Amino acid sequence: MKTQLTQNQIESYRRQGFVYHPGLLSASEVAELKAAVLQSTATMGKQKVAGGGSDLEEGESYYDKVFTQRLNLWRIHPVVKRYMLSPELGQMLCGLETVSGFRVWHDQALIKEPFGNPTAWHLDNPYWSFYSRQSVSIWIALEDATLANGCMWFVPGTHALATYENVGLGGNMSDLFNVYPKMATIDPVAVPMQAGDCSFHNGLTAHGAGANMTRSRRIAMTCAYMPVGSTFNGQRNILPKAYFDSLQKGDVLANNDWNPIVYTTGQ
Ligand SMILES: O=C(O)CCC(=O)C(=O)O
Ligand SMILES: [Fe+2]
Repeated sequence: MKTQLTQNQIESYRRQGFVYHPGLLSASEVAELKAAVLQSTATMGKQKVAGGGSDLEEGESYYDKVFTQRLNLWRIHPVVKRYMLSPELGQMLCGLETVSGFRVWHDQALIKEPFGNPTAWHLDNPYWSFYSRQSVSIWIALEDATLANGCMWFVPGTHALATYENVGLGGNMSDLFNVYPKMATIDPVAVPMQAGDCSFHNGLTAHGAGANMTRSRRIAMTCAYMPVGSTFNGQRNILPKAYFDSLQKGDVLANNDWNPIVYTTGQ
């Protein structure tokens, strides 16, 4: 795994709220991670969240046809865990966001199936159980992601415009811009990738993806990271019910079983 970023990439991430990082994984690493992801999703069937705590299941809704979405694969597959919770990756993220440590929030396999719906413009962090201007996600292409099959698009600089106000990830591509009209005045940037490339995006950067117009699957593995010390905001998201019920707003989210530390400088 190529976990060195250039100073240019770091500056670009901070300015734009996302950065493209070609060649994160070698061809053999892509093969290893892709096999682990596909094994995990096969094991899960229609169940959306692995490893307990949620009974969310895939149905036939518009959203269920945006992608095959399966979460927390790291809890059931050691290879996924080795990649997504890798300390070198965590250290790299600390360099992007200047925080002293990250916990995993959740990972997600996002497979845009042939002819899958587009992914509406959205922000990630407002859905989660903590609010932070320094949350970050990695999006790894495990097959080439192209303009034709639904590669990622980002709206540069929107991490600085966003609050935690949320919109549902429904059918309308543009609903986010009703809440944040200024974001609609900025040109979005497409980030096509070869398998093994990745991008990083801040949890408040507006992003989306086109439809998959091809007969092949767009296979991506992603993971969201929470700065150490982040506190509970009252939203359940995918927290297990018993844990959720035990939390008060303002509690530090520090459950080492559910959100283990990926990397910390220990300060
Ligand atoms: O893969 C997609 O289409 C969307 C991915 C996304 O929203 C994310 O990684 O936060
Ligand atoms: Fe997202």
